[in-house]
Amino acid sequence: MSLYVLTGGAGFIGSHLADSLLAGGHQVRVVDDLSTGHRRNLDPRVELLVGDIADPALVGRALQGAAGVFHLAAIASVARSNEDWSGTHRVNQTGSITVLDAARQQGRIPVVYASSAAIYGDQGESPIDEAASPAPNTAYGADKLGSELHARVAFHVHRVPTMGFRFFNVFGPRQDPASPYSGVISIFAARIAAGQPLTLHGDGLQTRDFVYVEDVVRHLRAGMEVLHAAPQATVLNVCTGRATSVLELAQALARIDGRPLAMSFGPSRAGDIRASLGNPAAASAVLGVRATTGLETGLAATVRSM
Ligand code: NAD
Ligand code: UD2
Repeated sequence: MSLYVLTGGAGFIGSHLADSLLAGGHQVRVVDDLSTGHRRNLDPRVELLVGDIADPALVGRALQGAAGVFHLAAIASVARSNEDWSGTHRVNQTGSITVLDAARQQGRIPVVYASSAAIYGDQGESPIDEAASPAPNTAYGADKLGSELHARVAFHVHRVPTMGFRFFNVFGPRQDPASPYSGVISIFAARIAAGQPLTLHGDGLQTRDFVYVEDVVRHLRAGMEVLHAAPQATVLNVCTGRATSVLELAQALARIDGRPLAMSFGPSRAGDIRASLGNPAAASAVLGVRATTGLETGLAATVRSM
């Protein structure tokens, strides 16, 4: 049994990871300011430290005795990163450096961290692999790319092992549908559950690579194992390699619901990416893990949880 620290562990992805680590017999300590995460997402066996990820004293204390850190805390809203540029930078990039620095000071604890497909920007329809040139077009994406660069420094200068995961569009139970910038699947599933019509921004033919949260958790855990076996600084996509349009998504949810689809088309969202599709080959080679949950299976589980 090992102690793992999860920053952002009270959030959507982090709370699923906490459940998986507990089920594996590990001890879990979460650092979270509960800004978008919730206590109710956490199993009572989890130790929760409520506070800010950019606070070096808190993070230093939290990492004591840890076998590894999963750094997931961030302000995950792109819209907020564009409105509150320096405020989100403090959390999304300084927060990452704070975690990496504490990992260095506590004896080079391995760090697995969340990056994002946002570092790629808009690159067209072919599957993107890790060798593509980063071109973020939001402050959020720029801070995720900056965090990757500092994670590289952590290893090459300070010998702290790091693995960054460029998540594509993650979905599943506990994803909060509350804001207009929440994940489209959480918004659509909540609206269908409430009997409300869906709004598709633009023609609905924009595509995304939707990856189920349990598959993401398997990548994160495999990443930690790889770092324990072979210290390195690596960055990998977390995706399925399958593109789904927003219209196809709405139709699949309606099939699960069993009622006719009620939807309308609104204006395109400013700066919306037309196509986003990842190549999962490198993650599969390095980790021996692939995203295997089919879209309909994952959607059905998400709808059941509403
Ligand atoms: P989430 O908002 O549910 O989780 C983020 C957690 O971080 C929350 O519990 C929040 O309370 C916490 N947090 C925010 N600011 C903090 C601070 N200053 N100090 C301490 N805790 C703080 O979002 P999520 O979808 O679970 O995202 C997890 C990670 O994955 C984030 O780094 C996000 O950027 C990244 N990511 C998510 C997706 C996706 O599709 N959900 C895609 C790409 C990247
Ligand atoms: C995702 C990430 C974001 C960032 C970005 C990188 C989520 C929640 N957001 O944004 O953090 O990493 O990728 O490029 O994963 N849509 C509708 N109707 C709705 C809501 C959304 O049509 O009611 C459309 C939206 O315009 C977009 C698509 O659905 O074309 C997906 O939207 P999203 O907000 O779930 O995710 P995305 O890819 O814009």
